[in-house]
Amino acid sequence: MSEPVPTASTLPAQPPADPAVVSDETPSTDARRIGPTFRTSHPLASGPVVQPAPTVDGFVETFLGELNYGQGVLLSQSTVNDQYLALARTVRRYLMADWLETGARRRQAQQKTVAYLSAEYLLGRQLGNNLLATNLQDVADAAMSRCGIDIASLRAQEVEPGLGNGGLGRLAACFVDSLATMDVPCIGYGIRYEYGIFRQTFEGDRQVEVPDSWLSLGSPWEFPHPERQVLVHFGGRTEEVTDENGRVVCRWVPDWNVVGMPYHYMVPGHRNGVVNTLRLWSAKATQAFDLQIFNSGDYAEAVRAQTFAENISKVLYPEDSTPQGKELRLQQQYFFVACSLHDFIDNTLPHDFDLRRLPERLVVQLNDTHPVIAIPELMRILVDRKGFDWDEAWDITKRCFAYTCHTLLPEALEVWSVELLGRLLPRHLEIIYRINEEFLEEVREAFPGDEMLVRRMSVIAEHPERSVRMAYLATVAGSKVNGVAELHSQLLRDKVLPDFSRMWPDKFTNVTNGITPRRFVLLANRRLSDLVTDTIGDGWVTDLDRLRELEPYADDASFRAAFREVKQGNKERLAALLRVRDGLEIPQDSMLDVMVKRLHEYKRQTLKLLHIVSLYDDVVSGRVAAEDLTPRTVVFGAKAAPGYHLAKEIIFLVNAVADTVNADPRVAGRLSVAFPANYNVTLAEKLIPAADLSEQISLAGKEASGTGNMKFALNGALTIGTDDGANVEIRRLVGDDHFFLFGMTEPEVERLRPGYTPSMYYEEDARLRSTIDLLASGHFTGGDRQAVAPVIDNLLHQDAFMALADFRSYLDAQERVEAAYADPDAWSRSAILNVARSGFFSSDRSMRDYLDRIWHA
Ligand code: 26V
Repeated sequence: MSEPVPTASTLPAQPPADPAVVSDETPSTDARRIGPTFRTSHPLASGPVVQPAPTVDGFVETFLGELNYGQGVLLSQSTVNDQYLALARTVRRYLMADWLETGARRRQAQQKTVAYLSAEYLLGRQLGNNLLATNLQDVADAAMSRCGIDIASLRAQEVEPGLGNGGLGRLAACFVDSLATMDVPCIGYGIRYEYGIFRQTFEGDRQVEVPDSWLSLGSPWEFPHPERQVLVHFGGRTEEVTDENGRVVCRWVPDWNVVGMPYHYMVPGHRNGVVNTLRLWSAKATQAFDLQIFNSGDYAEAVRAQTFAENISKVLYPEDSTPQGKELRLQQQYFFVACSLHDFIDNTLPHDFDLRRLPERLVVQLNDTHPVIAIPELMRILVDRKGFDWDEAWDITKRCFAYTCHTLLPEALEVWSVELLGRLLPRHLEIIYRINEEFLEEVREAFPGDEMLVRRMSVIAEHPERSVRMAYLATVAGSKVNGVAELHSQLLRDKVLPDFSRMWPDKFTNVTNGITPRRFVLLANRRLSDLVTDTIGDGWVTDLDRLRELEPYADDASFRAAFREVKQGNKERLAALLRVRDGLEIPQDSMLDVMVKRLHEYKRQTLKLLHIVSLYDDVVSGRVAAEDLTPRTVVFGAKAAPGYHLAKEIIFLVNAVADTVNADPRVAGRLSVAFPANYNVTLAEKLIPAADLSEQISLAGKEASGTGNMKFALNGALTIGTDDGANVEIRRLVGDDHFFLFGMTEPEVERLRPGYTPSMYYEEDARLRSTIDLLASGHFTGGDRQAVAPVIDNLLHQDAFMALADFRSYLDAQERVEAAYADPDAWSRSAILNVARSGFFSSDRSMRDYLDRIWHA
């Protein structure tokens, strides 16, 4: 006899509704709050209700069901947004059973889990990726066309969650994709910013930032979990109290709280039945907080308090190199870190878990210094809340953390003033002081009599103001410290943390970055993917080294022709997009030369600009006949931090040069410049597959790795680049003949640095002089010399990133590019070899390296 299906009245009683806030003071054994809320032997309760195998009919039915019952509209009345939301909810249904199963399997297996802590995740659009992961693309296409809907317009409707600034955030998104594809237990923790990276617009060629309200049209990919809310404390003071065992313990008496509300996002592996979780925290006011004020009768004050709390996750800081020591940023950091550790320790581990074994179950990877406050937070949890003695807690903590550094710029290394830290997190400051005290004792023992060394290595800096060096704290506490490309890791050891690497040589390691081939090849470049799969099968998608099997085809004329057709098709697709998106015209028969990345002086967009102006100058001055120029279209994409004035001047100048060059008949059909606004993941997916030439021209020793460089190489663009970041490894793998190297090496840069005089290059190089004179003349700014002065003056009198010193070498390399491009067969051969030899740059490989060298999971 089958059991009756439970109805509402036969269901076991649910636990009473509670404030749904798990606070620090809540005993961790309170298992009511998570896990199954009822137990029944009914078979329907033990596993997910499985979505029937996908058929076009089934998909149509689910889609219409979502439209009618989820959106509450008829197909005939529905908007594109209704249809997009219904389609997204349909796709997520097909992922749901795998998600529930993965979660259940993970709870059962109790394996070591990677908690990836990152303040940023630059995810890109979800619909396409999830259709790809579930292999539902064809079914969805057919189902939508049966409903009379153009699926492309629904894809275009999705606003990408831009919860990151650039490389660091996109890397985190690639890593969680790879971990799911490799079936590694991982929870990505971060912040659900209400406003992601600003939308860039241009007004009069200048950048104007518009808030990115990515949630406003609905967010079908997220699942709020109010039952897993966490209370986070701030401010107040500490006091010593005697506990029930007569021990003197420290107690934090905070003076305000906020609630962290988790939103879960699916992270599907590639067609492997695995769906991991990304858990992003949103800040809310506490009820208690509100109530108190409401009861006092001050309604307006209560609402203000709510705004205050919710400010914490309101907006992503759009700076990506110069930390400003903003209080709200520290609040954001502590907020998401406290929520995440609490979530793992109290809500994810079994409630009887013996925390002495924590390092067997948890490894916390710190994505740069932004989450480093997690170190004193774990110490506080263990010592103040769980009753561990200091030494044991420290031993556990050290084995749980590892730290990735993503920069070499001294100004990007985060420090927090002791005044601010002490005001916001008084207990954490005490803990940091004690960690530092004991660490410095260790230094004194290892290197007796060297007080200068002790001062240099101290986690607490004394000048210009007393502050905590977060990178040092991470290095002291982390079991491993890694850089993100070979050169970067070496410079990190030798230049950024030399004393630490002397003390603990084995702590330092390298993991070269990678990118997910699912999004950046399979999804972004369907044409190339089909060609590759037709040639060597589809194993490359999850084993990118297999692209090597393409090498012999570089010598096959028909393969090269097919490869060129792929590129051409991608260029046409890009041209069509830029026409409607930006009103830009891209000529079809020209070299597509692309520089897309954040705008920063060290990345040297100005060097690219000087190159464009010099080509233009050659023609307008009559030195070179227009017919002798290699037809070239330069595409820029770059956002500047809103407060980075020089970067914004550079954007203005690029736009001004583009306007002039594009309007000048003397170079028509030979040289054009396009600067589509608002470069983001969505645009990258269209731009990169169309590129012929990838610009990776940072000053050697400044770009930690770069990941755009990898995306271009894997999509068959050739790189013109300096010996910097992962360019070094790209060149080594693809071969010198298939990479255009130029510029000083890092040691050469350091040798030139003392007494560097940029104006000398101006004086001595006639071509550079003519280029700069033309720019400075106001030719590109309607005669306004003032408008170009900030950039020109900086180049001539400061040029901190030595664009002028590398100018000549860059131009020579560009001439080699032109010579190579003149031979289409040789060029495509090189491009194919770039694809075939870049499998190393899969983020799957990066993840294997983290697993082997750091996580041992
Ligand atoms: C710093 C700051 C400072 C405070 C304001 C917010 C903020 C946000 C991010 C950062 C760190 C920037 C570091 C970064 O994005 N590094 C990039 O990381 C990429 C992934 O490893 C790497 O490919 C790039 O070379 C590196 O610049």
